[in-house]
Amino acid sequence: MNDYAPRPEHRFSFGLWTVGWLGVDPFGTATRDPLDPVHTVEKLAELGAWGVSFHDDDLIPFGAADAERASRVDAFRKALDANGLVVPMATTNLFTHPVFKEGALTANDRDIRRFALRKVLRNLDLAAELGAKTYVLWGGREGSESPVAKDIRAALDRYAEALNLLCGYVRERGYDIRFAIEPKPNEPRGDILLPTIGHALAFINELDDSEIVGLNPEVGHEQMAGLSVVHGYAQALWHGKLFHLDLNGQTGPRYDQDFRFGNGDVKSAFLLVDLLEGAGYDGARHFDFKPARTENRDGVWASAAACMRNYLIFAERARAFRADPEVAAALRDSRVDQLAEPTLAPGESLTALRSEELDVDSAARRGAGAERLDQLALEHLFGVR
Ligand code: GLT
Ligand code: MN
Ligand code: MN
Repeated sequence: MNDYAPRPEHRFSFGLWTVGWLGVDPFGTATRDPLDPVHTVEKLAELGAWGVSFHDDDLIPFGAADAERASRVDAFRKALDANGLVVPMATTNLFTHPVFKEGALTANDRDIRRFALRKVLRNLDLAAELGAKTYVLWGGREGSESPVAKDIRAALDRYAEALNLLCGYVRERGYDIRFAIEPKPNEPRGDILLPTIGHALAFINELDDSEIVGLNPEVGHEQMAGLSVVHGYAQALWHGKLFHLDLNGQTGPRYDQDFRFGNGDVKSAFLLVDLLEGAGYDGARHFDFKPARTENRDGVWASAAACMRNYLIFAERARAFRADPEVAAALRDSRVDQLAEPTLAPGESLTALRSEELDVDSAARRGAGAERLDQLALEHLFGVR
């Protein structure tokens, strides 16, 4: 019997800002007190997590003096060592301070762009020091409420310039770090640059050093854009660009709900885990969620534990689904295996193809068997098979 107990080998990680979210929203003030990062590390280790990620400002208050910075980093590092937690990913807060209200790496104001770049460089050094292998860039403020006030093509030039400079810096310093762009369609800006997985992939192809730039897709962000999470993540995998990911929950296109993983669109969550496990994804299973504002501390830790437990339940259900002989037969009936076969046989010519004939009436009468397969998937998810 599976106990669904998270362990470090499952590679579960959480951002300091997730369990540390105070519950502030546009209509209400904080419902919880701040968490000390040292305590967060202890609790996450106790719950069975493997890693913790952070923004510079989650660890070191914006503008802190050097001595305070050093003592906070030191305490964090000691807590990581004492509790056996790693830092798989780090990122920069380029969105909270009012200086970034019009953008950071793509702000119209050149001084602000230069400041933003310095902020990233500084935290990249810390990320490398703490052993992070992925550096996320979420451009929450890179965008506009009116495209009249933002030259989008120039903004993309500046975004690419920043990425090229950052890649050059990582290479020059010899850091073992890759960048992961996190797409999001809107919120906090009316429209954010690189709004979806597809936009970000196309952008990456235009960079000088696209090899070390990939994606950090977030479940809810694709759903905010009304897109299929499974299709999006599968395409990121196909491009070899799924460097990292943000798991959470969302119910359709509306504000960014950041539910705990499993709440929201359960079927997509299950099929995403099936995809990741089936593809042998070996990166962090990183949760970027906001414990509901209704909860106290106990509720925060309960929801963090539930994210990991739900992942393990989905993974176990996905294994059972894949091992079911009836599913194997249904997959064959759906000709899912045929799709892996090249359309033209090796050495076969187009002339040979053109001389072949298909009985289109009989082919058109074949059913796809997708409904039966989908129902089998649901029944495994429901736990009735
Ligand atoms: C912020 C955002 C997330 C990003 C984080 C990385 S911060 O909470 O909502 O989706 O992943 O900067
Ligand atoms: Mn989100
Ligand atoms: Mn995220």
